[in-house]
Amino acid sequence: MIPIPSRRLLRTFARALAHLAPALASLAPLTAAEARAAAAERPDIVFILTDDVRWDDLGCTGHPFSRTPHIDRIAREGVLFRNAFATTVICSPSRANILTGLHTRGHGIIDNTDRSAASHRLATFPQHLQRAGYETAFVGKWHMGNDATRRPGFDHWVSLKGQGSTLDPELNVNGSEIAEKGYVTDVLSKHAVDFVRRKHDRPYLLYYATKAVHPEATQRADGSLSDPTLSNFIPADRHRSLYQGVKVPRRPNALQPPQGKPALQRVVPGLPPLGPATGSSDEAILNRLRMLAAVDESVGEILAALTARGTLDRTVIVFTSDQGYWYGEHGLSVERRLAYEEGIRVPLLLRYPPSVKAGTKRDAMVLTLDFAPTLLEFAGLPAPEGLHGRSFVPLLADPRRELRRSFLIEHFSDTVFPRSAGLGYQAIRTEDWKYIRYAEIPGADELYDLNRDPYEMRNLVNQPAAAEELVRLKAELAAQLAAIGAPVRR
Ligand SMILES: [Ca+2]
Repeated sequence: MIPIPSRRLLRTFARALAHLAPALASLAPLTAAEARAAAAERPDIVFILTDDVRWDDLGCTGHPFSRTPHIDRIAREGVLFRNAFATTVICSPSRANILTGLHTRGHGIIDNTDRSAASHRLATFPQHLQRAGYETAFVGKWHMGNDATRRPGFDHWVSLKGQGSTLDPELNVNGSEIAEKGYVTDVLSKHAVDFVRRKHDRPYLLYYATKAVHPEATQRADGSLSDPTLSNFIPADRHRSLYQGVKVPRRPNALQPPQGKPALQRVVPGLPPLGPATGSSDEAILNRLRMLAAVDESVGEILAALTARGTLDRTVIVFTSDQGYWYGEHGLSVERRLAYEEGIRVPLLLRYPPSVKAGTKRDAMVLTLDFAPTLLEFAGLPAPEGLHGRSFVPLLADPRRELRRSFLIEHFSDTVFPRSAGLGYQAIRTEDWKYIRYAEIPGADELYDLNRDPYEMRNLVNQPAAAEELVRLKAELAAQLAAIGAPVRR
C-alpha cells in the first residue's frame, strides 16, 4: 500500500514546486491548470445548500427582521452575489444542476419523480474532487429519488431518505440505517460539524444540504406528495415563538391577482383563481424564517469548528439555496417551478480571504450551474469539457467582469400540483428582460421589462413597442436551446 503523504509534506512539496515552476515549465509540458494545482495550497471546501430559501430571506440581503447573523458573517467577510439564479425552480433538477454544472436538459433529472438510479450515474464535481485527492463528504438531503444509499464521489455519506423527516429523522450513514432523535437541522448539523472536526490528512469537500426550510412531506416515487398543501413548516421548539407579532413584508406583486398571465389565469377545477388569498400565509412565511434560524445556528457551529481547527481562512465557504419560493407574488405559494424573480433568485455568499476581500459585492449574473466549475477552479482543477456553467472565480478580483449576457430557465411539466400541471416552459433572462414561452399553452407567452417593471406585473408580449426586443429574445432562446441540445432522457 502506498502511504498517503501528510498535508504538511504536500504543502512543502507544493511550495518547492512553485519555486521551480519556471524552470520546470521549459522541461515538462505541465498544463497551466496542473501548475496552478501544484503551486497553490488546495483549500478545504464547505458547500452549504439550503432548500427553498429565498434570496431576500437573510439579514445581509435586506430582510427587515429575519435574524441570520452567522450566515450574514459569510457575506460580511466575503462576497455577496446580488444576481444569483437557479435555472430550474424545483428541488431535484436544481440539485443536479449544482452537482453537474449542466442545464436540466443536459443532465436529464427533469423533475422530482424517483430518479435514484439516474442520479447514481451523474458526473458530478465531487467525483472530480475525489479523483484529484480530495476527501469528500455528503451530509443531508440528496433528494433525487427516495434511495438514501451512497452516491458515487463521496467517501463519507450521511443522507436523509427523499425529503426526510423534520423530527427524529432516519439517516443512511455510510450504508447503515440509523434512527436519530431530535430536530432535523440539529441532527444534520452535528454530522457536519463532526466531519469538520475530524483529522484530515487531505483537503476536503463537505457538501452539506439542509432539509430546511422545506415543509414536512413525503414525496412518492411518482413525485406526488403525502401532504398536497405542502405547508407544514416545522421550526425547532426553541424557535416557535420567534418573530411573534411582526408585520410580514409583501412585495407589490403579492397584493393583487395576476394580470396578463394566461398560464396563471387558467381555470383549474376545484381551485379558486390565483390572488392575494391564495398566496403563502403570514404564518407559513414566519415558520420558514424560524426554520432558517436553526440553519443559521448550524452555520455558526460550522464556523466555530473551522475557527477551532485554525482552518477558517483557508476554507472556501459557500452558502446558497436550490431555488426560491413564493410569498404570495402573483397569488403563488407552494408551486415553485415558475420563472418569476422570486423563484429563480437564490442567495449566494462566499468566504475565502485569500481570494475575496471582506465586504465584496458583485452584480454580474451567476447561476447554480457555475458552482461545479467554480469549486473545481478553487481546487486547481480544470472544468471538464462541455459544462454549461462557468467559473465565477474571475469575478472575485474584477467587478467589471461578467460571465454571460443571458441565460436559459426551463421547467418540464409535471403533475404534482393541479395548478402547475402543463406549465412546462423555456425562458430567457437578460439583465434587462425576461421572455417566457409556455411549451403546452398556446398564446400564453410573457415578456417583461425588468428595469421598468421589476415585479413582472405588465406582460408586454403583445405590445408593438416591445416587438423588436421580443424578436431578439426569441432568437436568443432558440440559439441557446440549439447549443445545449435536446433533453437527455433518463
Ligand atoms: Ca427546493
